[in-house]
Amino acid sequence: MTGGINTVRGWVRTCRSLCVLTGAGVSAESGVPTFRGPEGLWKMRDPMTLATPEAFAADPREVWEWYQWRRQRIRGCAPNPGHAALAAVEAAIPDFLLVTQNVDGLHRLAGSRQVAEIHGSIWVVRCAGCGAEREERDDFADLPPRCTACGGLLRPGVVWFGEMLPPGPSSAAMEMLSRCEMLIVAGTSAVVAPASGYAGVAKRRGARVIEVNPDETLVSAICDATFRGKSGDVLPALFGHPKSA
Ligand code: BV8
Ligand code: ZN
Repeated sequence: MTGGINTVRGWVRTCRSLCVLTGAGVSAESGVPTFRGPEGLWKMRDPMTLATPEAFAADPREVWEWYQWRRQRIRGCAPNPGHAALAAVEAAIPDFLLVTQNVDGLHRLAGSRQVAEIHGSIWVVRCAGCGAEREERDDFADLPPRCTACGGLLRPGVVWFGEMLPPGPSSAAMEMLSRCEMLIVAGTSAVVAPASGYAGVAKRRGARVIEVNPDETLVSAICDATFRGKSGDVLPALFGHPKSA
């Protein structure tokens, strides 16, 4: 680990191609429950058992109750200084991509535009019958909701365990990982594949890898610099936007 904050600020200042990978930890300071944190549990059910096609096939109403609960929680959350710093740095770096595992939409709300939502969005619904997809921010009166076109079951526009990632965001991420000079990994435990392998892809290609996470993770060992702090504090400091007084 060679890079202190000033060293990494220098790397950022001269960087022409930056990729950032984020996870639930980046939204923690906004009040969004992390996946593995104690506050992420719903009815004491492990999220991993609900975010699957099998759970939806078995009980679509229960799965929708969980997603409606999460939408209601997230609707009350606002982007934090970590989201804001990432939205701001996007304009300063010619070649930039924010790859997020988060389905909460807070990066876009903060103003980020170069975003690859590799696990989808909780604000999108897709018909399991005809495939029609649209953004829907309001709560559904009746669960599970039905498609107005074909009457099929609507499902959340997220990627469930055992499902492939959406080709567009996934290939954009892989292309960026294969050319970026630097990868910042913020707020992820790096447990869920294929995103858990992204830092290794960038590192093998010679990119500098920086981690922002209060805790050690499965990718800490390959990082050129690690910042054991909250992304709401560290990211503004890294990108030269000191946290507003
Ligand atoms: C796939 C959307 C091909 C849904 C999500 C066995 C071995 C290896 C892999 C597998 C296996 N069995 C199955 C697999 C594949 C599986 C997988 O990886 N499973 C894991 C659990 C072992 N992956 C898949 O199924 C993927 N698809 O592989 O397709 C395929 C197809 C068929 C069969 C085989 C393969 C699809 C994965 C996507 C699933 N969908 N979300 C929804 O949200 O409802 S994943 C979901 O969980 C999130 O999107 C995210 O990716 C993950 C949670 O991880 P994190 O975001 O990192 O959050 P976490 O809570 O874990 O950690 C938070 C971190 O933040 C912590 O480190 C903490 O310290 C830190 N933190 C806290 N506060 C702060 C902070 N950091 C900074 N600041 C703070 N303030
Ligand atoms: Zn339909």
